[in-house]
Amino acid sequence: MMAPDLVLIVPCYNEARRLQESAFLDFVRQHPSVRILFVDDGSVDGTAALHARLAAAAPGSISALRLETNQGKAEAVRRGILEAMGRGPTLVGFWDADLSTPLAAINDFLSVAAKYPDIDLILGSRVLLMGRDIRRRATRHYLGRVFATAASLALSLPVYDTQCGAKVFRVNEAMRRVFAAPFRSPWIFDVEILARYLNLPVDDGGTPRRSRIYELTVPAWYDVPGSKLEASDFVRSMFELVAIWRDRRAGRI
Ligand SMILES: Nc1nc2c(ncn2[C@@H]2O[C@H](COP(=O)(O)OP(=O)(O)O)[C@@H](O)[C@H]2O)c(=O)[nH]1
Ligand SMILES: [Mg+2]
Repeated sequence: MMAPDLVLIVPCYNEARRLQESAFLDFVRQHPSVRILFVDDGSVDGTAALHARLAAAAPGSISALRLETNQGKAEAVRRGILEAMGRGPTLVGFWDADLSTPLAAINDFLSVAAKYPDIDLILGSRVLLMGRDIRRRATRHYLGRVFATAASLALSLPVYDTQCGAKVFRVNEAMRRVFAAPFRSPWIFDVEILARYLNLPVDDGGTPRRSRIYELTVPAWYDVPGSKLEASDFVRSMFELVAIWRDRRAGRI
C-alpha cells in the first residue's frame, strides 16, 4: 500500500535550543511522502535561522512559515494547517517540536489513515500498556487524567487523551471548516477541534462524525524538559473546558 502524503505542522516558540535538527532531517529523508512545515510563532531566539537552515538542507521536504508576532500554539497550528491544506496533501497534522512523541510513530498514523478511509481524525493517545514506553511525571500524569476525564465529559465522547501533541487529519471539506476560524481557546484548542468536528452535519448520510475519530496509542512518549506549561495553565484549561461545554450545550459550537 502506498503511504498517503502528509504535511506535518511543527509549531515552535523559542525552540532553538530544544529542536533536534538531525531527527527531523533523518526522518524526511526516510519518508518521502511526509513533508514538514515548521511554524515559527514570533520566536526571538534564533528559531527562524534554524528553520531556514533545515529548509535549505531538505528543500521540498522541509519548509517554514514565520508569524511576525507570537499568536500562541492554537493559532500557529491553525495557520500552518491552512497553508498545508493549500498544498493539496491527503493528510495534514501537527506534532510537538520537542518530539515528546518520537517521529517514528508517524508510520502508525499513516497506516491507520490508509487502512480506514472513513477515519478523518487520528489522535495520538498516551496509554501505558505492555510494550509501550510512556514516561510522564506523576503530577503531570494525574493532572492530565483529571483534565482528560473532564474533556471526555464535556464532549460526551469516550476519548482517553485529547492533549497529546501528535495528531493527523484527513483533508476534506469538513476539516477545512474545522480550521476555518481562529480558536477561542489558546490552550485547549485540541478539545475545540473535536467539538467543531462533532458539530458538523454528516452530509453524505454515511458514518456519523464520532465514528470517524480514531485514537491511536503511541508507542513512546517522554516528558521533555523545557515545557512552557505551568500549573496555572491547568486551572485556566479547566475554565476553558467549561466554556466549551457551555457553548456545546447552547449549540454555539
Ligand atoms: N506556536 C506556538 N507554539 C508553542 C507555544 N508554546 C508552546 N508551543 C509549542 O507547543 C509544543 C508543546 O510545547 P511544550 O512547551 O513542550 O508543552 P507541553 O509538552 O504540553 O508541556 C511545542 O511544539 C512548542 O514549541 C506558543 O506560544 N506558540
Ligand atoms: Mg513538551
